[in-house]
Amino acid sequence: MKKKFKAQIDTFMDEVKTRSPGEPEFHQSVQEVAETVIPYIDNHPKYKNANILHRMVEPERVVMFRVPWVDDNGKVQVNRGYRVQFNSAIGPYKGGLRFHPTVNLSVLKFLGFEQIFKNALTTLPLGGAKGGSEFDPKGKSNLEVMRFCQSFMTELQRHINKYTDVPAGDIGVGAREIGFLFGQYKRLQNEFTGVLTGKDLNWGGSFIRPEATGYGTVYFIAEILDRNNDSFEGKTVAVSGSGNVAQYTVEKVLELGGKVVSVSDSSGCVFSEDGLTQKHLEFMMELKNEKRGRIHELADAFKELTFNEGECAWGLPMNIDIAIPCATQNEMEEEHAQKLLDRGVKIIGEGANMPCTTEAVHLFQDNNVIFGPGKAVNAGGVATSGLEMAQNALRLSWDREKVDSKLLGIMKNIHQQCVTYGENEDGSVDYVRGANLAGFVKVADAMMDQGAV
Ligand code: NDP
Ligand code: 2IT
Repeated sequence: MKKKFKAQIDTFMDEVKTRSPGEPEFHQSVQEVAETVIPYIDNHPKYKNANILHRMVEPERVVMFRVPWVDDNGKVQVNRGYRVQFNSAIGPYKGGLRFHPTVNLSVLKFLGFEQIFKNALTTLPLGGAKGGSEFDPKGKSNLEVMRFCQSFMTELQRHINKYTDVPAGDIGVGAREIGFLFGQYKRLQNEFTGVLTGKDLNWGGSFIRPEATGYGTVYFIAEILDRNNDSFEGKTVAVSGSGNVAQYTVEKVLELGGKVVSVSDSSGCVFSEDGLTQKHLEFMMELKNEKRGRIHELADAFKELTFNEGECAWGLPMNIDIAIPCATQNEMEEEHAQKLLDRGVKIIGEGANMPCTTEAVHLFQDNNVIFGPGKAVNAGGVATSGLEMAQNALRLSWDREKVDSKLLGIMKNIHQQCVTYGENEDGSVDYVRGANLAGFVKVADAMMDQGAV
């Protein structure tokens, strides 16, 4: 951060923290944007006069509600539901729902804030939102998850529709949950519309949506490599997580000739010195998506794999070219970043949302490691949600190849926007600045056009 702007950024952040106390994840995501956008605004006073950044950090609307449901023992449980409708300047609110015990207002505000810029980068007309609950689907029966989803949607349906707000999945919300949520929306509203994305192919979903975040992440990193006259072929890649994003990241890296040496969940990390194969990946997908088991079962099933309990993917005993964190926020701390630097890492691509702490990001940037922020790298998921909405509106469905090639085109375009706004004098690219400025300009200009909104 340039010294000249430090005082201005600190003052801005003090205001944000005073207005929204006790929301550390939200503050972290705003800080990152403020560090790049405030110097830009200084050069473009029209945004300052319109007080755009102050308006952007204030959600347009936050809905919080009680979610009562009955467990398998007949006991009434209660959770809290949220929808943060952050910004609708360029399109209807759009963003996932997260069901995880760590969900709170701070986490959903950070995710909703990131989503504004990410969605702007997709080139599609999508506003920014996020929602969810601290409900934990882990260890719950299918019927308990269904009852929870039905209760959650019984309230949420008052606040969403295909023109206003279109939720999707995120951590803990996959195909099963989207099915239960959609069924309840349809029942209550008596209409079959594209109010959610991530739907099954049989009832309005899009080809490639399940794969899109992981594939898009790898397409983006492939663009970075291509700009450096390089490719995934022969690269050693560390991946964290074993959910939706991690699974299709691994699949695409393998397809492009890379070697994936790790996957993980919150219990530990599975390590493969020779690299995971298609056989391992298929087993992991079945384990995580159908059986809903723990990651050690992958290593239990294949003697060539090792399970390191309580360990993350960032301390592996080998050189790593590319690290792709695909689990959750702040999973990669400064000490992990240092370990990766010691192992020769050259590129970090955030498959998850804000998986690297501020300190880790600064360490990478100070050591010339190319750092791709989540709002650019993982935008393929929401972009393909936008393509699902387009197909729903047209009442038709595109084939797999068509959606995949549109996704690839969108990821190339996002990479180019980052270069346009983030290229340094020496030809290197600051992808954080690039992504923030490209997203900011699009949303800010729309807000200016629309008056004091
Ligand atoms: P899933 O629920 O499918 O998988 C989440 C994975 O992350 C699991 O391996 C889970 O392990 C791990 N994880 C979750 N929370 C924690 C935690 N607190 N500590 C350690 N590990 C954790 O989610 P997704 O794959 O969909 O999402 C992963 C990330 O990608 C999130 O940051 C999400 O916001 C982001 N993302 C998702 C998109 C999508 O389309 N799904 C689009 C863009 C970004 P365990 O099972 O043990 O909890
Ligand atoms: O973080 C994200 O971009 C998502 N969870 C996907 C959102 C969406 O609406 O597809």
